[in-house]
Amino acid sequence: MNVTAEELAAGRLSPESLELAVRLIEVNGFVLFEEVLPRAQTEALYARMEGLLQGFMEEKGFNLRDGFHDGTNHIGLHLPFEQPFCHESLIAHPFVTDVVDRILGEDCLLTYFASNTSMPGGTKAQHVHADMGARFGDRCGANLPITHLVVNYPFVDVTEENGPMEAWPGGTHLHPDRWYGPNAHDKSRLAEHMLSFKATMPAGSILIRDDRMWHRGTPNRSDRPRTNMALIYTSAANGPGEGSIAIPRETYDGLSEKARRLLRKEKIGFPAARPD
Ligand SMILES: O=C(O)CCC(=O)C(=O)O
Repeated sequence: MNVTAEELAAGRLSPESLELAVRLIEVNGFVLFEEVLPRAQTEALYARMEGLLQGFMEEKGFNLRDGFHDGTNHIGLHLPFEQPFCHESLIAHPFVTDVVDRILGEDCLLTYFASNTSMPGGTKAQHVHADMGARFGDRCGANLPITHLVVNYPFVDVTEENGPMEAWPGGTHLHPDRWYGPNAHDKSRLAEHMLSFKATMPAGSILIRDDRMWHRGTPNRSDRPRTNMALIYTSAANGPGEGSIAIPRETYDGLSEKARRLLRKEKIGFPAARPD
């Protein structure tokens, strides 16, 4: 979706754009706002992320040539709740919060603070999957309301070459509940015969997606990590009793009212966790 220069300057979507974004997620499973964050910010995020990824690879004994995680060379890394990651423009960007509030309710929560990286050298794509499991498995043939929205901010330009996420929009998020359970049809087999797109986009774009929309990570054929931030917003009724994001008290107290409200169930008063 095109964001206008006026919306970028105001830092807020117009009522018409907000309506369109909400409808696109409802009907198509996702919306993409291109190139919203400034380059200087994504470059600083990328530099910090490269350091974290290097440390993680060393700790795990992973190397790119031998490959890891089933040859996908994909890393899902929880992030420490500290700068530059816990910046207001990432955790409570008004483009995002206006959309998530409309879809999940104004009392929704931010419950996941992590990143997804396709490291160079991968030889295989991930299995096609939804991020959500079934709530009632084979016993439920109805489509249930949305409970989680994933928000991705790429820290680098995502191209055909460097391992874009591939997605199957247009209805895969609207299947009956049992389609997300262990006995569901094999998504990878079906997906071969379905239309998909590679989510290429400039650094600093914002991708908001229903977590049920089918997708997968693809191999990175460049020589640099394709990395992004992955946040999950959850409706209050479906949030955890006690969250898992460790947030130092002074960091929490320095956040905006909106960000504090989003994070109110998390582990406030704990030192920022090591990336894992
Ligand atoms: O490549 C991506 O960003 C998507 C990764 C993904 O879907 C996963 O790790 O579950």
